[in-house]
Amino acid sequence: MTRRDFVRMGAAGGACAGPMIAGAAAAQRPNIIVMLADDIGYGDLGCYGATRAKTPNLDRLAARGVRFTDAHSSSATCTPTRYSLMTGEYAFRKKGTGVLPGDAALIVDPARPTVASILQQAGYATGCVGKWHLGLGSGNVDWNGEIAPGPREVGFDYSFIVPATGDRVPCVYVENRRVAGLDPKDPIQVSYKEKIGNEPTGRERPDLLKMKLSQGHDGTIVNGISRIGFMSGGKSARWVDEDMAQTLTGKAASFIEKNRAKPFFLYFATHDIHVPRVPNDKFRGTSQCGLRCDAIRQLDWCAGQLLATLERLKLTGNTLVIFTSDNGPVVDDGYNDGSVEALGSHKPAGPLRGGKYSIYEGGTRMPFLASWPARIKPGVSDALISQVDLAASFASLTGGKLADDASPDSLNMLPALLGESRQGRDHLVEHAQGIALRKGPWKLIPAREAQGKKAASSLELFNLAGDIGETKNVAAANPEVVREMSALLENIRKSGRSRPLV
Ligand code: NG6
Ligand code: CA
Repeated sequence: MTRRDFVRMGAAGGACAGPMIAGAAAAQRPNIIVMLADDIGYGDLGCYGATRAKTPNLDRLAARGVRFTDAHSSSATCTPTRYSLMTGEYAFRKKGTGVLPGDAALIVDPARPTVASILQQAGYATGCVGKWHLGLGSGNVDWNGEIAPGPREVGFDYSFIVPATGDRVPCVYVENRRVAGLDPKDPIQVSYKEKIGNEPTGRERPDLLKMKLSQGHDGTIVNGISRIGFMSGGKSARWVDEDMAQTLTGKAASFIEKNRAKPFFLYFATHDIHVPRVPNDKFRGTSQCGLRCDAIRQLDWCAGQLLATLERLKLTGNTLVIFTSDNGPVVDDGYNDGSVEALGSHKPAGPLRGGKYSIYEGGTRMPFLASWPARIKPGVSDALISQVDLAASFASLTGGKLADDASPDSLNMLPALLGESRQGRDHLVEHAQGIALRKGPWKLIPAREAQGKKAASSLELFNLAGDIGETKNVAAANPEVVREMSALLENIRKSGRSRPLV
C-alpha cells in the first residue's frame, strides 16, 4: 500500500472536511509553520512567567494567538517526540524510537503518512529546516554520497538539517540528500564505536576544550567542543556552533520567501536550547541566568526573524504559526557550561515537577502557542492537546481524511487548536522511559514506570486540579480511579491505536 492510499482527500474543502473548516478557512488554506524548540521547558518563556530571560518575540506570538497551558510533547526526549509529531503514532508503541545516535537509520516508514506528506498531498510546498534526529539512510550511511531515505522520502520537498543533535557527530548540515559544503577530497567518516582518524578526543585532550564536559561527550573535538561519537574529514562542511541559529533561520526564511506564492508548510526545528549551548556573541550575557538563558534569547531572536519575514512578505494574516518544544528542560545535560550556577530564581519547568527524561508533567507539558491572525482569536486555553494530534488536525484543516490505519494516535484537535473550543482530549498517554495516563484531573503513573531519582517505586495517582506539582500521591484514597485508568491504559497499549474508528 502506498502513502497515497492512506490519505483520502475531501472534495475541495466540502462536506468531507467537516463542519469546523467550512467556509473561509477551507477556501483560504493557511501557510503552516511548526517551530519546534529543543529542551525548552514550561517555565522558560516570558509568556509562561519567566522574567530572567526576555522573550519579546514569542510573547508577541502568544499575545496574538492561543497560549495553551496543558499541551504536550509525546515524550520527554527528542527522538520519540519527533517520531510522534511526524507520524501521529505514540512512540512508545515502536521499538527503536529512543534517543538515536548520529549514524542511525531512518525510523519513519516512508510508506506511512506523515504531517509533511499529508500536507504535500494537499498541495503544500513542504520544507524541513533544523534538527532531524529521526535517522538517515537504511543503515551504514555514506556521508560522502547520496543520503537517503531521509526527510525527502517522508514528505518534505526541501530539507536542510542537523542530522541528529548539536552534541553528536557528524557535525555537518545535510541539504536535501547531500552534506552541504563537502569537499570530496576530504571525505567524512563517522563511528559511534571507536575513534576514527587522528583528531583528538575530549577524553584524550581535555586541555583543548573551550567547554568542559560533565558527563559523556568525550568523543571527537569539533570547534573546541567534544561530541558524542567520532568523526574525521569533512572540514569544510563542519558547522560553527556560534553561527548555527543564524544559518538555520536564514534557510527557514529563504524557504518561506521562495514559496510565498503557494501554501507552504515549514517544519523549523531549532537547535536551541540543546547542549552544547554556544550562543552567538550577540546573545552572550543578554539574560540574567547564564548560557542556557542566553540560548533562550537566541531562540527568541530566531522566532522574531521568522515573524519579520512573514511581515515583510505580507503573509502574517494567513499563516498558522505553532511554537512548541520537544521535551522538558534540563540544566546540566553533560557539559559544564555554568548554567547550574547561573540559574538563580529562574524555574525552567515553572510550577511543574520533573523535566527532560521525566514522567512527571515537567517532562512533556510544553509551551504551545498557535497564532493565525485571520482566524484565531487571542486567548488562553487549558484544553489537553498533544503534538501527536498535528497529523489529524492538519489533515482536517486542509480538507483531507486520515485512513483508519494511518496515524493511530492522532486526534483531530483543530477546534481546540484554533481556540474555537475548550474541548481537548479525553485522555493522553505521556511517555518518558515508561508511560503514564492523563484523564480529566487525574494522572496515573504505573509503578514500574515511575522514574527519575526521586520517583516513587509504587504506583502514583495525582489530582492535578489541586496539585499541579504532583506532590501528593492519592492512589490509596481513590482505588476506583486507579482501577479504571489502569484498565484504560492497558487497553490503549494493547489495541495498537487510540484514535477511534469512525
Ligand atoms: C543524552 C546526552 C544529552 C543529550 C540527550 C539527547 C550524555 C551524557 N547525555 O544521552 O547530552 O544529547 O542524550 O537529548 O551524553 S535530546 O534532546 O536529543 O533527546
Ligand atoms: Ca530535546
